[in-house]
Amino acid sequence: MINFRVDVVLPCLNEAQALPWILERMPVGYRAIVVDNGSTDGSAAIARSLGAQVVHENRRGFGAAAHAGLLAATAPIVAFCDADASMDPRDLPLVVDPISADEADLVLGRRRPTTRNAWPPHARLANTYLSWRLRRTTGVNIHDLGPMRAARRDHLLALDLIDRRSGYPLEMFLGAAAANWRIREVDTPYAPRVGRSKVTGTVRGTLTAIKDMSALLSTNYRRPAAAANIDPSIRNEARS
Ligand SMILES: Nc1nc2c(ncn2[C@@H]2O[C@H](COP(=O)(O)OP(=O)(O)OP(=O)(O)O)[C@@H](O)[C@H]2O)c(=O)[nH]1
Ligand SMILES: [Mg+2]
Repeated sequence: MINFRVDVVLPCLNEAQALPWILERMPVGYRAIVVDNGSTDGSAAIARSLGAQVVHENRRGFGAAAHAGLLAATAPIVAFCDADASMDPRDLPLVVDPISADEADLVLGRRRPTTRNAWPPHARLANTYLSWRLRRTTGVNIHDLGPMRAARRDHLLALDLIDRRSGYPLEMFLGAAAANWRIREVDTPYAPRVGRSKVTGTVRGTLTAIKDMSALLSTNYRRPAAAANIDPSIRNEARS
């Protein structure tokens, strides 16, 4: 049995067109976990035939899919990546390596568009505003709440995330910031997605994302369970 160093969670809702390109680009030692969220285009069968681990999550929502992937993961490090070919799995080491080197506890990929149409203006604007708000409220110097990211599996589980929709990536960031994790941002290329846009590419999707995220930001964010506070001595013991 191969011991994978990194499990890559790929939330997937009808991404049959993008999956072959993505799955052939997994770096060595990285295992793809495709979380099929009720696709009707054969995504699950394609992913399975290309050697990915497939997990089914019936409950709709980006967070439901992402979290099911986290629960299915077994590798010490878990990375997240969209399954729409907007991000290249060959770039995953950019977010994973600082975790492996114990230089950071959460690494976020800051999306750097490769072409002018990679990122719709309304989504970019919403993201710039959100990042500004997050810098002000948490003091963490981030500029994008990007979907490509990595952390240790045990740390992510300790955050005890509850959002199952578009707020999941934000809740992860807020939990990590509240628990004083070392959060690092790295640049990652962002290309136009393959297939039909679902969230930020559509006005409806963007409005849902804004609603989910505003709800998280307006409630006094609860501090995560004590276990999510990383004590360096515990962390080092766990690694030896
Ligand atoms: N929107 C949405 N995406 C899901 C769901 N379940 C899984 N996904 C996947 O989550 C990832 C992110 O969704 P995207 O549709 O790419 O969202 P986005 O990047 O904000 O916007 P677009 O790429 O423009 O659609 C994709 O790989 C989707 O296939 C779900 O219930 N809703
Ligand atoms: Mg996308």
